[in-house]
Amino acid sequence: MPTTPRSAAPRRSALAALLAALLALAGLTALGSANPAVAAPSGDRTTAVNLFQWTWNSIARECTDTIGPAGYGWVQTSPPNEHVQLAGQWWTSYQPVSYKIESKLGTRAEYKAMIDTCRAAGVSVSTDVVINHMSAQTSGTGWAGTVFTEEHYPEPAGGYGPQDFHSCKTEISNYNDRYQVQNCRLVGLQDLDTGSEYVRQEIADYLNDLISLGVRGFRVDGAKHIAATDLAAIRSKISDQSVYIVQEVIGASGEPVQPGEYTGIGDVHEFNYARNLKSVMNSGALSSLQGLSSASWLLPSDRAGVFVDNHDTERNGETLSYKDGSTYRLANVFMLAYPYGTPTVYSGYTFGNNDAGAPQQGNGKVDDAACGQGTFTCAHRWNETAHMVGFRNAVAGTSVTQWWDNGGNQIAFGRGDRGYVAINRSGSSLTRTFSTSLPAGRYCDVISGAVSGSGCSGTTVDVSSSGTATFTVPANGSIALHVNARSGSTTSPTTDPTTGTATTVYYATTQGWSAYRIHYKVGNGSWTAVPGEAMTAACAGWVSREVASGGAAVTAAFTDGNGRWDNNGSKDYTLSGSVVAVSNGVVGSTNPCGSTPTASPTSTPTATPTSSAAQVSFGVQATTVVGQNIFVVGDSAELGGWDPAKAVALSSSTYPVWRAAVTLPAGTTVQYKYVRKEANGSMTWESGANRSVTVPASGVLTVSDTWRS
Ligand SMILES: [Ca+2]
Repeated sequence: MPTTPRSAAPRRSALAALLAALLALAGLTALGSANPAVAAPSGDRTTAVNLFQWTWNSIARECTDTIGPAGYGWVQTSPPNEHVQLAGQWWTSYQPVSYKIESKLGTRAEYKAMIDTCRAAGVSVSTDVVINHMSAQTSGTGWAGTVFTEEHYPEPAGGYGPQDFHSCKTEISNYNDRYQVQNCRLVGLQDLDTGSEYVRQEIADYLNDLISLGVRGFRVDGAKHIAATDLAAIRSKISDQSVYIVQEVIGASGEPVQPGEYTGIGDVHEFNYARNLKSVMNSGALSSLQGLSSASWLLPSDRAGVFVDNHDTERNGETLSYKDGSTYRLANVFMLAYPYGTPTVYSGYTFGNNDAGAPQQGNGKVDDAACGQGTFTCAHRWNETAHMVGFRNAVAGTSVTQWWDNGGNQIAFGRGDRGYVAINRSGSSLTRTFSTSLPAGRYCDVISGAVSGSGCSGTTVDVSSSGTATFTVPANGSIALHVNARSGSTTSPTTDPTTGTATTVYYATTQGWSAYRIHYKVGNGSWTAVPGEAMTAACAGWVSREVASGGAAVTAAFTDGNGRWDNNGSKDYTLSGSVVAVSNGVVGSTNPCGSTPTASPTSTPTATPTSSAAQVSFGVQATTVVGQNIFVVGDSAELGGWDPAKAVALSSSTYPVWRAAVTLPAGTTVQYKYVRKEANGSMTWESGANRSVTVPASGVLTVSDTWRS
């Protein structure tokens, strides 16, 4: 948003207060409790980077070179659609002229190519979408040549006339008036009538166009200025309901429009978090951050999008910014180390004038970003961000443990047995013996360096068998340790020697595609290049491909190589074991092309010829968080013989019911239980006695269980 006005201390008349309260009530009841499913960022890489005003070609390069390898899961781009042309200000991006994907940051083809490149690097693309309004200009020619006048934006994309705008044409002057905030003009921007079915569909068409290019998430600009009921209606028209959504709702106490109204639609940016970080880092005590994840004045963690700063707040002083030096870096370390919200690292360009655009050509086309030249900050490349993304990925699913502080600005805490961080926001260094829950070993501090060959390029820290570690935290510095950055770990194999070295993936040809490909990554490795590797005919109705998994889990999606994808409802498939068979969203572990039992030395010739088999479809209702997966394990070989490492992965395509069909010997009775695996590989058995099921003589028996916690 261009210079989004924020309300000062509420100062309103009794009448205005009454009106606001009435309107608040009217608005709040509309959403009710019918919250649609909210998609969290999928997979174990949940951190986003906002590459503000980076060109599409620059982002593509960055995905391959740094963002993907660092472990970022998402990149948020600036708005990609046609905008006004003025004097090169950054905020022209926030003044739409049409929904053509052509802008000063690149073309539609470049946007699409960037998405493909980023995806191949394991990075999903989220788009900053401006849908509350069109431009503030009364006439002009847009970036892509669209000629417009006030409230007249011609077809084909974003075809709007006066009837498509709210009747209020005046400026928002009172943030305590819900009607004004959502219907009148924000800094002159012509406010779309988002209550109109036509407008909602136009906006949805734009979002769906982006999805067709491969976009997986939206950051909704100015969401506060769109009634939550309108935004929910637009969301319901999105072609892929699994996309990730985070909304800009700038909360201010006492105002009628509050962030909580929008949490049923998607995540909401938690401005109070960023404001608090600034306050604490500048003039408070870092010790006050203990317990932040359950603070009553913050949104629930699983609904909060958090950031240290964004493009508005780095300019208006509401938060810290790159201009705050080490304080800003420490704030990023804390955000990425601490388990609250879904973080977005911000990376823009240096500026003196708040309106100044990114470095650009005379015609306004923005230059490709370059690092190390004093123009773009490239803050996402710092160890405090890039290496801390690796930290966050390594500790996913763990809670804060071993919190320590000195009552002031020196704090340290662990993330279970996965990581440990110490932050020293003071002018003198801190040396002490810390108590960690880390496994004993030699760790590389990822703030001063990284794992390098058989050692560390920065500080080395030894953790004793009792978990203690003595080290020095620099003044206004930090130390961060995690299990994926142990000294010499670059040479240690991470494969599990007890499992096979390859996974044969079968895929049912029920899609009717002319060709089948598997796009995958092994463990935390890199994705194959889009569209992935060809699968070949295996037997009637099936294609297959052997993946060199080294025993690690394979994350995969399937495609015809021509734009059609089966990515398990955007969650991708998690495949493990020596054989997996994917059919209509269900992952099994039986070779569908005849198991050709390798001349087993069965000394039981009394068995019926070709002992018949039937299937049991195991299903369990289990609530999980991002990174967790549910498996079934039992006493038969097909169910892993009680070895959790050989458990059968269940698909979450019908979440909260996890399900997979397993072929078992007909008529036998098997015992089984469900286990939950965390992103870090640790697992939890459900409680209670073993479950039991008798396999039918033929066909499929469907069982529906509920996780016993
Ligand atoms: Ca509006």
